[in-house]
Order: sequence, then structure tokens, then C-alpha cells
Amino acid sequence: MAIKILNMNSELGAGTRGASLGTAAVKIASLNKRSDYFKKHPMKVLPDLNDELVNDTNTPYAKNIEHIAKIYETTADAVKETIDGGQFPVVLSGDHSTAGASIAGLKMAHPDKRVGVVWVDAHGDLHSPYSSPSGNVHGMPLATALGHDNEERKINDIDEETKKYWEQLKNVGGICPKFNPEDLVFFGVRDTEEPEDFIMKKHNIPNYRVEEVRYRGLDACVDEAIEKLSDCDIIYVTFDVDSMDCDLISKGTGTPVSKGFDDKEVTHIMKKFIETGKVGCFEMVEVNPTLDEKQNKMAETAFDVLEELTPAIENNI
Ligand SMILES: [Mn+2]
Repeated sequence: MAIKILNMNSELGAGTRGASLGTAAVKIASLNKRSDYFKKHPMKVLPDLNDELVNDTNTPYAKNIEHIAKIYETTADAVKETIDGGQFPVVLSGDHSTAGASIAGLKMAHPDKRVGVVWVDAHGDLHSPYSSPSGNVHGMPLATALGHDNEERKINDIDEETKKYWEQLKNVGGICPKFNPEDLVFFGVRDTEEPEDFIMKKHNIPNYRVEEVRYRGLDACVDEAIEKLSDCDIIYVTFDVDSMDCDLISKGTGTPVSKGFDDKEVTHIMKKFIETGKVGCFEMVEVNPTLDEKQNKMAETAFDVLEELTPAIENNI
């Protein structure tokens, strides 16, 4: 299937600044490599609301949530329209919060289909405004798509405004939840907080840790995860670049974590899911060139991964 790139540069959900420049840095990496990727695959840039970052947020348990609610509508509608138009959405985003919107768009395009989610990330992203210690919405996209408040691990008393917009995020497209926790698999998660561990344990959500994947072998782990999602009709794959080892690759991402995958490993994992023919949307997030200690290494690596995965999408879906 032909791909269409959707670019959403919102960084309203991140705790550090700069993820809005991620896709620009990936484009620079492509140009320096003399690739015609962005000529072959035209990109639609979706309007972000990053100008709002100069204003103080008045919702500390879900910072900028009133603007992120609009970003969710924009992104979900664009993903749905792309699928309805017979193209495959490759979403290049700033921070990871928009992933909840992309899952929403996939579900809106396929309301009768069972959605599975493959989350390649150092983090669990399962927080809600009730459980989040930071209030950064990029730690909450999975909870929006799962419609999960995690009331059992509540630490924050949230205000009415936060509650109103949180309900909006969960209900984008008028469908909540978009998918169920038994249809979620993690790869590379190694930096979580207790409220997230609680949900992962409660729902028995598999997390293929880096050391397990290396010990058992990539194929054994991915095949098992594919089997786990075998009852799903359509799969969303998200690639947070912090799933990769920050010491080996680069610290050019908002929340870098050591001991991650290398670029070959993440490529192999995601390519195998794409080869099932079931993937309906792919997203890449959290490249932050302002934090890169190796010039543009993170964006260059992310572009290499994207360039490897694209023919697999075109040939298998
Ligand atoms: Mn993430």
C-alpha cells in the first residue's frame, strides 16, 4: 500500500523542549544522505499549537491538556481520512502523546475491527492525570486509548477542567476504549513507575525486555508477541526512539534511558509485525535534536529505521 506521511509537531505533552524539531531533523538526515524519501513520499503537516508553550499551564496534573485535546482531534481525523483514502498513515510526531490520537484514528477508520498495539519504548506511557507524578501528557497516551484512569493508584486530586479534557482525550471519535489491555505488547520498556507496573501486572501485559530478547532471540520473542495478537484484526505500531540505547545511539530524545535496543533490533522487531500484513498505522516519535550530544545522530538513526521499514509497509500491506 502507498504510504502517506502525516507530520504532527506538537511537543505540548513533553517535559523538556525540542521534540517539535524532531521531524525537521529527520528530514535533514534524509537530505544529507541524498535520499529521495521526502520527494517520493509527500508529507502533510498538521497544525500544532506549540505557540501556546509561552503561556503557563493551569492544569498541573495534565499540562497543556486543553490544547492537546485539539491536537488529538486533528491527528485522529487525519489518520482516519488517510486510511479512508486508501493510503497507509506513517505518523511522524513530536512527543509521544499524539500516539493516543493515532490509535483513535485507526479505530475510527475500522470501528468494527479489533485493534492490537505494539509499543516499542523505554517507558510504559500508562499514566493518567490521577496517577502521574510529572503531569506530562506524553506519559499518558496508552491510558487515553485504553480509557484507563488507574483510580487504584490515584495520587492526584484533579480539577474539573483537567477531568473534562481527559474525558475528551479518552472519547475521541466517540469510541472508548479503542482497544483492550490484552491486545497490548511492549518491547524495551525499562523505566516505569509503580502505578504503571501495577497496570502491567494486573492485566498481564507482556514486556519483552532488551535482555530477554537477546537471551531468547529476537524471532522467538516477536513470534510469541505476534501469536499473542493473533485475534486482532489490525495492529498499530509505535516507535519511541528512546527504546534505543542512549549510550550506544544518542541522547537526542526527551527522556533518554541506557541499556536499550540497537537500531538493527528495533528495525527487525517492527519489520516482523509489518510482514504479518496486519499493521494499519505506524508512528515514530520523540526525536529531539536540541539534546543530541552527537550532532544529529538520533535523527539519522531514526531515519535509517524509517527507510528500512517503508518498503516492508509498501510490499506487505
Ligand atoms: Mn513513549
